[in-house]
Amino acid sequence: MDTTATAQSVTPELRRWIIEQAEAGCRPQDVIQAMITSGWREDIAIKAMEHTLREHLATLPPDESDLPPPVPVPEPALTGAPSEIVVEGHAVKILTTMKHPRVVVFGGLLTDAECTGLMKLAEPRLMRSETVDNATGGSEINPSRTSDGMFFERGEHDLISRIERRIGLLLGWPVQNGEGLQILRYRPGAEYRPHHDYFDPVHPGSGKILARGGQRVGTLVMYLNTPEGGGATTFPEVGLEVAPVRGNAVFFSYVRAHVSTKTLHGGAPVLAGEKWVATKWLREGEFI
Ligand code: PD2
Ligand code: ZN
Repeated sequence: MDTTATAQSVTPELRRWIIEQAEAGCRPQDVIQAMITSGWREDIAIKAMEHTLREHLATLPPDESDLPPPVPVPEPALTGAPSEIVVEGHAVKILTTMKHPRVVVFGGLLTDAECTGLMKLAEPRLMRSETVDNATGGSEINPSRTSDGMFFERGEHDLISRIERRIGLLLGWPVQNGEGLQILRYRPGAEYRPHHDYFDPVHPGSGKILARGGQRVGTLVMYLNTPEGGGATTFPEVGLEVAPVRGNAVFFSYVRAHVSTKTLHGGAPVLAGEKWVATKWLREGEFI
């Protein structure tokens, strides 16, 4: 029995009735029995009830008491909804903010010269990007991520230090808690399919990664150029798309390593030209 057929055979009235029974504390077997009495085949009734309740549960806000406790996360000083934040004389525009998921889009975080400087320093060191191998905590080539990339050491260059200091002040988060800046170049067709940036603690390889500064709690993706087409950073669970514009950046944070943060995000395929970004991932503690 495929779920499409099940979904189609559940009328809105039946859906409402199944949910009402569950909310009233009726036993599942009694609900199934009632469906059988009204002409349903038992196996189809079970599937239909499961499908209906699973779909309904996904629409409910998560019960915080079932989740791991929230941890402190980076957060720009946005009280009073300012239109810009000045960091060491550099004005950063606040273009868009969203509460859940916590997303902030910045304008003019990097200057044109800084964007060009990062691309120039990175280009000779670019290699095909990899993703975390969940089994070992190492990394592997993965078709879900088809960019080229490289990592700078923290403070490796004056330009890197200046940008890291600006990020630290903007987000109120210690520079030492940041991973080294990552540069990515996406060629036409390249993408980064939707994923979470935190490490799922259930994976065997996560222990090794978490030993270097704890969980990731925030991500800042800075756009180093404006692609000719495509390449938005997307948050598919909330229908948000951030257009890549040179110097702008998108920041998002996650108070726990859990899907309830709604921080599933991806880099949409580049349709024309190249897309270059610099990503700064922020950890709970000092990244070593
Ligand atoms: O390049 C992007 O838009 C993007 C999208 C999703 C980058 C990352 N994730 C990342 O570097 O984590
Ligand atoms: Zn990401």
